[in-house]
Amino acid sequence: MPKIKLLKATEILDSRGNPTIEVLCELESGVSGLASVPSGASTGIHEALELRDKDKSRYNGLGVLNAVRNVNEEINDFLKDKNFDQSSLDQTLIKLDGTENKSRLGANAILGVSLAFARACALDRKIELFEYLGELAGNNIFTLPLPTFNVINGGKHSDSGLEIQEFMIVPVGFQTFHEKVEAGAKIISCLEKILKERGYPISIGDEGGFAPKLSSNEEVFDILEEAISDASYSPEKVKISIDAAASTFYKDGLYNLRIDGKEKNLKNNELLEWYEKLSRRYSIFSIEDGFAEDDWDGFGQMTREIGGNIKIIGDDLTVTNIKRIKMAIEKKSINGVLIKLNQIGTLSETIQAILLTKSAGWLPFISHRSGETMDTFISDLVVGLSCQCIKAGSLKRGERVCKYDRLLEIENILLTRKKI
Ligand code: 2PG
Ligand code: MG
Repeated sequence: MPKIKLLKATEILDSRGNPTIEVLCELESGVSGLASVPSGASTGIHEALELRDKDKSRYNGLGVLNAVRNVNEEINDFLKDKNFDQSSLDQTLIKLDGTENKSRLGANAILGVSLAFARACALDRKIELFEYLGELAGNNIFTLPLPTFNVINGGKHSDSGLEIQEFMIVPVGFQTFHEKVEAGAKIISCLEKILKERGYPISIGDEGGFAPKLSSNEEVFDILEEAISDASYSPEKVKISIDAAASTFYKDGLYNLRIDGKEKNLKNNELLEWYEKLSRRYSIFSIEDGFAEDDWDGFGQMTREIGGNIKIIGDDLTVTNIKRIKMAIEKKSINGVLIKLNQIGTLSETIQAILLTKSAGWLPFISHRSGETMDTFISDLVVGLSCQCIKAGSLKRGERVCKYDRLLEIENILLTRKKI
């Protein structure tokens, strides 16, 4: 088991210009791994706690100097000169923190250490990170995922005024990852042309998708179908996914959003009717967070009604938390789970969440956050555990593209080894 020599954290900025943490983990062998932690905007209330300084004189209170200090002092002092494997490291971090939601040391501080250690271990062993992650999960069959490109940004990710947070294109009818990325790029350029021709600005939102002020959520579906067709693909070959992030438009038992351009306050069964209508009219691959984070009935009903054809994904509902995923399995609420490392705060717990999701026969869907860094850890995670889907935004911002680029690189590595 490798021995930790030094842990060193610094405050860097994420893609929104907000502070986040980067951690360097140096092993006794002299090898070191670096990792940084992303940050959400539509954050679920059940997520592990991201420690922010709340000192209004710096970065509007969003500084992470306390999390940095926790790594450099308490965590480093406790872990250095000791030997760990991934599981014992993560267990030690959880114990040292001592809280249910990692609020004492900060899930951002803990995750930074967990991921930097994983990178250092892979480098130390001279294996690819995805191979190291595969070993941790008992997997040695590596497959490339289906990418879902978030091409229209709404909700808390832009000022487009669209209540639905993410509209994604999903190239289901292609063989290789290279082909899927190429199809995505082609559709994005067709979409850009359509928006320009109709006089919409082609400015982009937090996840690299366009952020036009369209008249309704339904109009987005029409425009996406048009862009897919202009790129000469059929709706069977390229489907559409949404992340409604419905907690963001839920208040006092009602969902406040525009239906066909008109403002409505809907009960969960009325909102379900709208989703059903959409699913009859458009070629939909998945609906994520169609209901608010504790609306178990809404999710369950949707899974029963349309879950046979469509992937019903929990994100704020399940928050990569084993207890909540178990609840969802018992209640048969969904059939896919969004997986975000920083929702739970250690690599080992994330791997357990993926394995649990798979054991239910459900889809593990690996995800970035809306505030990202250039770290490509999730690309190795999705391949290392052979998960079926990834969402990492559109192809218009570097911190999104680098995730897809790493996947292209991994596909090349596997092809060279003739492993796929
Ligand atoms: C989501 C994520 C990522 P955020 O809701 O799925 O797209 O957004 O990181 O803002 O929570
Ligand atoms: Mg989501």
